[in-house]
Amino acid sequence: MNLRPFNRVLIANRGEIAVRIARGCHERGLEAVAVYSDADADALHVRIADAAWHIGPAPSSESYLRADKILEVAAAAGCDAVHPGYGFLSENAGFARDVIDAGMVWIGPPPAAIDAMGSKTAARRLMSDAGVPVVPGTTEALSEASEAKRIALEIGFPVMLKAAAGGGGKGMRAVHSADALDDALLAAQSEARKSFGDDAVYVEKLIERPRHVEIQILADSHGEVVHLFERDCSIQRRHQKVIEEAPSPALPAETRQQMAVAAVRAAKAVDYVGAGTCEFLLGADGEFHFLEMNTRLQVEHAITEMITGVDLLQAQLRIAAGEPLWFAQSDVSIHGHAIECRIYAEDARAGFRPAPGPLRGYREPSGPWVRVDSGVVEGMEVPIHYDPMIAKLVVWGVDRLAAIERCRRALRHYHLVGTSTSIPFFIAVLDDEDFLAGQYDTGFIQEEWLEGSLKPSDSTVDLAVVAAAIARFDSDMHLSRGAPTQSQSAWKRAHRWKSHRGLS
Ligand code: MV4
Repeated sequence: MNLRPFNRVLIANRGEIAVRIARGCHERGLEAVAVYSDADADALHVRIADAAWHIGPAPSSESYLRADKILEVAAAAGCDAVHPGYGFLSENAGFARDVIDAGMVWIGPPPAAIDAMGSKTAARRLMSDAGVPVVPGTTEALSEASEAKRIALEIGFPVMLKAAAGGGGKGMRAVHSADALDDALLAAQSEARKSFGDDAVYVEKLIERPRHVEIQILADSHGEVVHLFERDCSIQRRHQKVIEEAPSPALPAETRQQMAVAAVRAAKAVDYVGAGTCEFLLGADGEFHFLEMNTRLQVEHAITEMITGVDLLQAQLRIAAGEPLWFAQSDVSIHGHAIECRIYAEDARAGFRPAPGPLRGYREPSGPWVRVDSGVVEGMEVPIHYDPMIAKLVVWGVDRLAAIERCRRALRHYHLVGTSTSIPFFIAVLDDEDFLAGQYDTGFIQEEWLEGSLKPSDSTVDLAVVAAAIARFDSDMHLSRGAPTQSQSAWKRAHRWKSHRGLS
């Protein structure tokens, strides 16, 4: 790693994150160089950057994934650093090495740390040795079906078969009995081979109805590692996160502390440098298990910024320049509550079908504690070639209910003509009583939406449940130093919420 000050950053990405990176560069007096495909000639990231270089046709395999082309542009444009954003080449250790070998600063973790976390079995071994709780199971790939059966019987059904090279849910099979094991193993191996070119599969205990809770960490190149608390990303659809909140409504203070300690250990075990995230599964029994580490800045990083006041992009830039972290663990605490809605150009009522098209009318909500990170402008065509996420709506509130109320308001003030979006879906989620109570897990969308109960609610709401959730937040807030709280009791606020909604 050649960490040192730099002046001109190549942004190897598109959309809202490319805009976010350009803004962060400009705040530090750095120049930002954009790259773009045929489909992005009018995109916001191209307009906002100091220079923009065309890199190829619309398909990402011919543009944003062309490491060779991007390196060529970086050199030709006189860049001395590369920020990969998320997705595309961000967790490609080979690309990171090429950037470093070309004499530029890689604004990301050391390639060796990316590799260490890339193999799920190797990561499980490393984490287990470092005292980070992993899901019970094997740390070696299975060689044959009889071995799978022996181990499954040992840890007990149900189990989960996972691809060693995997992540993101591909090559994953839940198995509930020994009879189903052979078929599931063949299916998992075949899917793993197709997705990752590697059919190695291992076994874990199946954690039923888990929550997905992740800890943000920052590590500098001087050996300092801090955590910035958690995000709850349990509301997902087909392994795509949809809505995230920080802090988690399901995490007792003691578990939060243990999870944070585990995440810092995980980072230290791989000599991590930069911004990273440790994902955990939180079981219904309150136990948590390490799942994987994301070696990049994530989409949902902004909610952590909202509750901690730490600018994660600035942190990445400073760390990559070789600077030490400018604050200590004891300087950070959770202040209030933040929610992110990922605005997708899709039609929730038509099975969440992508709905690209021209943005004929577009106006973003604003106001205090409302942040919209987007990569689109009015009149732009939303390309079909990439992720359909067009913007992130991120709001902060002094407590969870205030954040929900602000989020609901901002969604209603989001004006978008020309394409369907997930906005009506979010409004329904924010009115869902299980969501309001903070009682949801990774099955939420499947159950609440696909089974039809997730509609703007006109039913009687269990005030006790809502009040208990609010009270839990308020008491957590008092534990964190200096956080202003609102004077109303949880019950009063729950009542206010209900009358606000005109519910019985
Ligand atoms: C699991 C699990 C239950 N038990 N592992 C899905 C994505 C991949 N990174 C890991 N995933 C899961 N692993 C065990 N042993 C349940 C999931 C899972 C999930 C995890 C996080 C967020 C959403 C999810 C949706 C379905 C399944």
